[in-house]
This record gives sequence, C-alpha cells and structure tokens, in this order.
Amino acid sequence: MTSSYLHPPPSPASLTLQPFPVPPPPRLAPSPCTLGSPLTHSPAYIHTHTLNLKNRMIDEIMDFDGMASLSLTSTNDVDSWIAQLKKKEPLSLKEVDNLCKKVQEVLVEESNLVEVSSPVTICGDIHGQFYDLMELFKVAGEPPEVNYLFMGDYVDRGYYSVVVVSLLLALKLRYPQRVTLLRGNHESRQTTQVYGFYDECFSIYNTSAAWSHFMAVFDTLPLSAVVDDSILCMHGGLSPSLDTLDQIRILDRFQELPHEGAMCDLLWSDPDDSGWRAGWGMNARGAGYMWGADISHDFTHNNGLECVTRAHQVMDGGFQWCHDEKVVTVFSAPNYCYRCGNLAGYMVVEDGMHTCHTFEAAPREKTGPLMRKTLGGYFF
Ligand SMILES: [Mn+2]
Repeated sequence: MTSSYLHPPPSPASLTLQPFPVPPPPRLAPSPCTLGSPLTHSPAYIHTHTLNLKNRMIDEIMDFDGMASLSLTSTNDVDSWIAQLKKKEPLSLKEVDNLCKKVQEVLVEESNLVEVSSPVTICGDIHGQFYDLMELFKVAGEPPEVNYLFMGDYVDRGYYSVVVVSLLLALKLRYPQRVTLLRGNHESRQTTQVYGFYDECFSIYNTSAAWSHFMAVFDTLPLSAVVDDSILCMHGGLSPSLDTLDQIRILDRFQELPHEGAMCDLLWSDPDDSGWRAGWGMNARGAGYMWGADISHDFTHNNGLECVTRAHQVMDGGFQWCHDEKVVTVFSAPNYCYRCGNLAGYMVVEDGMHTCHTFEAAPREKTGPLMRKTLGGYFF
C-alpha cells in the first residue's frame, strides 16, 4: 500500500498540548456516583436479548446492496429521526429508548476489532460540536454516500452532545455496514458525569433515564477497527497487555470502561514522541500509558500493519504523524471547546492510499448559545 498525506504546519507543542487535562479517574471500586450498571447477563437479560434478536430477524429485509436492514416502517422511523436530529432537535425520551435498544442489537454482534474495507473516512473526537459535525459532512460527504469510521468521544465538552450522539447512533442503525462507531474514553459513566453529557441529558429530558439508555449503548461499542487489514484504529492507543490483534478480539468489552487493563489502555493511551526507545511510560492523565516509537515499530511489524490511526489529543493542524509515520493522531473537533483555534482533521482511505484532510470550524454565529447554565462550569 502506498501512502499519501499532507503534513500539517509544524507545531511541536501540539503533540503534548492538553488544554483541558482530564483528571485521573479514581482507581476505586464502583462508588455511589457510578450510576447504572453494565449490561446484565442475567437469565432475564439473555431471554429478552434472544427475543429481541428473534424479532429483528422477523423484521429484517435485504436492501438493494444486500445489507441486513430494518423493516420498511422502522427504516422510515429511523430516517425521520435522522432528519429531525440534523435540524438539531433532540428525539423524545421514548424515541431515545427505542433507538438505543435497536442500535445495541446491531453493536453486540460486532467484534471488539471491526474489520472495515476501504473506501472509508476516519474521524477523531467530535465532543458534542453539532455544527462542526455538519461541517464535516458538508466537506467530506454524508453517509451512506461516504462510509465513516468514528474513533469515539462523541459526547462531553460541546453544547450538543445529545443530538450529536443520537444522530451518529441513528446513522449506525440505518447504515450498519457503512458507519462504524468505536468507543472513546468519554463514552463512560464516570467521564460523562464530570464533563457535561449527564447534565445535558438531564436538562433536556428532566430525568437521568436517557443518559442510562446511552450508557447501555456505550457498553456495547467496539474498541477498535482495522481497515483493509492494514490500518489499526482506536481512540487512545496501544497497551502493554496487547501484543497481537487476537488479544484485542478476546477481551470482554460489555461493561463500564475499567480504570486499568487492556480495554482501558486502548481508549486512554497516548504516543510519546520524546525519543526512539521510549518504551512504556506513565500517562499524566492517570489512565492508559505513554508508548514510544520502538513499541509502534514492533507492534505494526509483528501484526503486519502499515500504521496506527488514533484520536484523543487535540492537534493544532487537525492531524499529526509521529513515530516515523507509524502513528497518526486525527482530531475532528475544530476550534475545540469553541476556543482552542485548532483545525480539524479526517483521513480518507481509498484506492490503497490514505490521505489526511483538514476543515475549519463552522461559522461562529451558528454555534448557538455560548453559555448553558448546566455546562458553563466545565468550560471556563
Ligand atoms: Mn479522548
């Protein structure tokens, strides 16, 4: 595979820029603030799950290109949800419940490591920046015309996490083979209770029920993807507990994001570009590791990969390569938190090439109310 990409403007500081460092998650047993529970594999759950799958089988029809699809009525429902969400109007609580239950049925069938074929457009953090997600679709194309792989962090920080994550889940439900959604470290109970999503759910629905429905979906999101058997994608990065792709495949991901271990590292780690033999190091975030270029070289070589594509860190130029071009960070929230001034990036993989592109934030006058009472404290 040949590669072709544009280098961002030099910005040595951007690799380590952490304008909003995430405090370490407490390394404690579940506390009283850990609301809700992961998927319960009780006999009752399994019974319901089996029934749901059976109903889905009955509902399914094959659409024009052979994809398993929802029944005509359901498809119309999902299309109307998508149209409503594109207008920035949240779904009703009942619709959120319905959407979350249906999309879980799709997600539980996916591997921890989703195998994706090009052409596909790979994106990093979105963080509730609705207008900027619309800008991405305007610049890079919309599903289903363009296949998308999102690498997590759909919620928190921005003003419109509810409509952003609802829209992405609805697109996943509508076009399951054309949209891939991975889990980010913000798709967790603990992080969303600190960085805005819980409060936004509560302010819209006057109950924590919608938040609980979304959390149940987050517990089913895949952890990683591999594009054309060549580009490994995840939100954070590598783990000292993972030497092979098969070790990712056998993890039990159906749970709240743990504070340590392989699943945690995939969603929290960052590359360390300080020297060739950096090895494994502590991560100042308090979760995940820092890994050096030596690790990237060995991991890609041993697993027959061209490179690792990940998100998780804001990049001034929207994307940035490191580790001798074995690792690229792609961040898709332009002007992160409406004040960082960064470009956003995305990576297009097609015809055996991968090319990074950038886009700017949507016009400021369209970004809506600049302060929301329930969110202001987390920004300033
Ligand atoms: Mn992140």
